[in-house]
Amino acid sequence: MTQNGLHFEMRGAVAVVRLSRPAKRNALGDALILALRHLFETLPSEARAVVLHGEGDHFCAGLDLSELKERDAAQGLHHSRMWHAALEQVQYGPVPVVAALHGAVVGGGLELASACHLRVADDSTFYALPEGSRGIFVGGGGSVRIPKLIGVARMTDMMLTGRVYNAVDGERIGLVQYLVPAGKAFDKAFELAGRIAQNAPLTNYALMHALPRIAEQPADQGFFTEALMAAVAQSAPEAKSRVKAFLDGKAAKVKKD
Ligand code: 1HE
Repeated sequence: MTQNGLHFEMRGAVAVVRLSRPAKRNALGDALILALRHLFETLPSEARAVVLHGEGDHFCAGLDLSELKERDAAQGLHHSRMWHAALEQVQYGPVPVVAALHGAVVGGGLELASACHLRVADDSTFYALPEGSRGIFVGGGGSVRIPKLIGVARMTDMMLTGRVYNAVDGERIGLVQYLVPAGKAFDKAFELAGRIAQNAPLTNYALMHALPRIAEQPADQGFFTEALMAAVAQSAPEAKSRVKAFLDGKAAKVKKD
């Protein structure tokens, strides 16, 4: 199904979401941002993981600049908050999201990618924050999420100087967790999503919702929150049956890659 520049399909337990405006390099207009929010709010209950990718030669060219009309301060505030609501739904939705990146991952496209839980890039990928040169600022949560990946200093450089990172350097500085040959990002992301889909749902939930919050807490509060989350997770019947399967010699051991 394709609507408002967004294509959606289920492949087994993995929901595949594709930005589908290749003629406009998957630029994110308001309709697409709202559609993204709606999609993540209404994912089918059988979805256990999501792969997010882009159609054509690029993942995403960021904000649709043709919609950047005269806005007063209040309208600008609400527009940014609309992006926040949509990308919050990606980050804190029901299941983990793996982004498959290629070509341009710029501006709001990088903000969207940084709201996902895993990022896989191929060799064609490049990253930039051209907001600086367009006379604007990030507005889709980038100033909160991107420094967590690469640090304030690197993000400042990207915006002050227009620095573009290539695929290899993007992985080196922590923008993505995986780098694969050109054309292979979707396959790798889908493979990872398939693995994630086999985890106990409560484990995935804890990783999405508890881990980032614990990481923001002072250590003594973090330890306490961790203990609560650990207690909840280990009490689930699925945790008990998985541990029993290992002790009975019926579950896979950890192996060297
Ligand atoms: C667009 C957009 C867009 C392309 N909004 N229409 N983002 C940017 O500043 C990045 C702007 N885009 C680019 O630098 C390049 O387009 C790309 C490097 C991504 C791709 O280059 P290329 O040569 O493959 O494509 P193109 O020829 O530049 O663009 C093809 C068409 O897409 C063309 O339209 P056409 O009608 O002339 O065919 C472009 O105008 C159109 N297009 N990118 C609108 N972004 C929440 S705040 C977030 C703030 C931001 O994201 S600011 C950063 C915006």
